[in-house]
Amino acid sequence: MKFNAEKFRENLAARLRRQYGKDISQANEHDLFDAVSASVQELILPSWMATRREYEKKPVKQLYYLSAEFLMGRALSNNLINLGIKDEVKKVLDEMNINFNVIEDEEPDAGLGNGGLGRLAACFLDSLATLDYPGHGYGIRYEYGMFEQHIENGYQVEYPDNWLKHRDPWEVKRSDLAVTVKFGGEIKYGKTPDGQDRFYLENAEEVIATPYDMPVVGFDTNTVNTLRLWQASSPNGFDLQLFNDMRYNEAVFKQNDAENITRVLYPNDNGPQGKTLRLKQQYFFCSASLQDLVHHFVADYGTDFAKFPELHVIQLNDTHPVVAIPELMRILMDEYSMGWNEAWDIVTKTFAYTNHTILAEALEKWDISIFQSLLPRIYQIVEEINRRFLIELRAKFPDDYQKQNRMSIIHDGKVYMAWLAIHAGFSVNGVAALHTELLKNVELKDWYGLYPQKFNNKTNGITQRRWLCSANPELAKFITDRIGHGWEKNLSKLKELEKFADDEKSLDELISIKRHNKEILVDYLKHHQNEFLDPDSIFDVQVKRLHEYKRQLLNVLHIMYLYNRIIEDPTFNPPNRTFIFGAKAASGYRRAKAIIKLINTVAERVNNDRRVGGKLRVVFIENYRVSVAEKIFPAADVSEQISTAGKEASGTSNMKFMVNGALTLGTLDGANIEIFEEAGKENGFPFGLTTEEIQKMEKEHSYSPQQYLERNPALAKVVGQLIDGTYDPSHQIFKEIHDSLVYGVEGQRPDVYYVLADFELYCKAQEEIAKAYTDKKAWARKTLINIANSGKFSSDRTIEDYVRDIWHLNKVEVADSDVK
Ligand code: 26Q
Repeated sequence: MKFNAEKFRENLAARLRRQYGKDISQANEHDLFDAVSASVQELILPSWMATRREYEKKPVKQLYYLSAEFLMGRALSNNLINLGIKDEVKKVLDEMNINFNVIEDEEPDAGLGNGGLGRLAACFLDSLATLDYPGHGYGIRYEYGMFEQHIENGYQVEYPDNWLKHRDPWEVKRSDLAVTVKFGGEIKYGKTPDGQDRFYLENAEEVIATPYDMPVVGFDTNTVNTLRLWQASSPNGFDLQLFNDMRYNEAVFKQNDAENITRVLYPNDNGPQGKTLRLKQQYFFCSASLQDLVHHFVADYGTDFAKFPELHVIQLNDTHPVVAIPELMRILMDEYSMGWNEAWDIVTKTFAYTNHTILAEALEKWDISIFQSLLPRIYQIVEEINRRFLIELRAKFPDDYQKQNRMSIIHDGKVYMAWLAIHAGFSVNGVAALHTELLKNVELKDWYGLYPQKFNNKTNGITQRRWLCSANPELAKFITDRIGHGWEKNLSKLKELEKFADDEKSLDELISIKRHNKEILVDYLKHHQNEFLDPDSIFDVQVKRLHEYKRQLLNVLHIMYLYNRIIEDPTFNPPNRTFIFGAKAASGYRRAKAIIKLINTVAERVNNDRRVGGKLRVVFIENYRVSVAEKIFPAADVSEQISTAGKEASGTSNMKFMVNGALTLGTLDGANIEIFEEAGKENGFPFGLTTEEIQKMEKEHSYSPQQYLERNPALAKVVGQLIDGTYDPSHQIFKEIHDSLVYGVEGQRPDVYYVLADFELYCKAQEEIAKAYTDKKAWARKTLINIANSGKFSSDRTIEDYVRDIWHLNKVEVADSDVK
């Protein structure tokens, strides 16, 4: 983009006057952030409008990515980089005595997601725009995003994330496009004014859905796509009659009820909880999005819906938006009088479904009672879909009643959302090679048998614009200095770096870049947590949601073991290590919260024991989120990816670490397998039981944690220390963790996630790391080879795979718009 510094400066000053009645010297940091962002937004608008015009005039097939979560993080720096004007804007601000880094830190994260699935959606939007594909996001404008985590006395305490406290400079409210979404009511059948027989709802609760659009700016292109987020409100405002009667609470009751739908993001990652409000959120944004699409279609093409699947493809981000399927059936039949078969034909050509998890407890199912009372007409449609499906199923497997029951979309009093998605969608994909194989052969075996042609793999990826260009500018420069530009849009070009693997100067520079990034993180932790870290120690990092299957517990047990060794043997002299954690636990997940307390308790002990010297430090980074992640990945030496084999669908932090030159300490799980394949096993630290070994033990019920405790006294010691008073004089706090490993609690098997079984192999791998790190050059060489082979893990590659196999989109180039 052509950038006019003079105009930008004037615009900024004028805006401060207009909006705040201040000049630059009077403006505070937040005013400045807001005014700068608004000025940048203004630069984006012409291309945004031009992009929309281009898509409309063609017309072209467009992708709609339906997701309950978009974990966008901050937009300012990213937008400037994608516009290609970051240095210029920084310069203008410098001249005005405004420190860019300070105002950048004023932007709250758009934390509208839990973790991997939400951040993946954000990376996909970036890649779609960058690659000139017409692809947009539809989601929910949560008033409160992912909670803010404080650590108090070692415990996680949650505070509301009021990210909209100030206005959001990136969003554009589109009141003109508001629609109505209906809940509850009774199903009626009758004549419309023009004499058609149709189903309709009577006495339904009506909620207004208002869209807020955010621009999604592509890198080095004029394409600006749209993320459209829906907000709920009441059509009636408040009840003035009740207000006049001084019944204030009742007066605003309806209004609050409606607004509550988009009030807050559910903070559960990989484990639903079957609450009515959550289903309300899902239907709310799916219904609004489909109404939006259909209204647009009808305005442009009339009611010849046969063209609909040629112009729309809808990707369902896990089962959360699957209710969109019966909603499109409803719209076509009840609002446009289409017959069942015709509507079904359109629906089954439109939807594709991505599965993000193998954990059985995370497969979404809704009690019929909840589903039917909230969405009576939608339930009726699901019943009819299922009735017709069961006829086909009986014809195919006439004697297998168990299979018929298992696969029924409605059974055991519940609606199975994944089953609905697989039956009605034309594509089902997993998010890493191993994950897709497990879906085909284990979790969704019945379905793979029925619809083998629908199944395909799409290994996840991450956008290098945010995770390299923006997060690690020094490494980005290192790369460009050696192989030139081009890798920003084609990450496989990084392969050319390999020829510097034995170049001393390059390795030295890589070491000093890592060192500097570690200093930046050290500085952050000094200011935000009063923690003082040693940048010469190994930064061994595990940042991700806290979940038992991700096995942060394995990491802590190893730290407890190292601590014991250091105390017991003063001659034990490993390289200095800093173990860094960042993790939020779902608010209701007791055991996950106990693990956070354990990490902090061990940290407190280890960090304050003089005998440890500098050998060991443990740090828990509070309130881990996208903007903090951007400081962590560039500073990491070791990437902890230690989930129980077969449990992590893909993982994406593993990829962010890799492009930033951390070495993977990982199990053969999810995308780790593909990372080791690309980088070479010798350039990482694979360890642990394989999926097959675990499956075998599971099948034969042959796993006995006791055996591992007996064989390994050092392990028995740390497990015992959970309850012997070493860390907790009450002996109570970590008892549940202890018992879950050793005996099994609440009817569970002991050590469900094979922590004790993998402990020894993990310790061995950690010893290898300690050894490898003593040779700085050899370590840097591995680092460089990892970076050089990280090309596969760009979300650009993932998007091209989706386009080729599922979406079938064409690129649309947007010409330079005249207005600047
Ligand atoms: C469902 C119902 C009710 C409330 C919450 C939920 C819910 C919300 C979020 C269920 C699951 C999630 C998130 C899942 C998730 O992030 N999965 C991760 O997806 C990544 C992207 O594909 C993978 O890399 C990770 O392996 C996978 O764990």
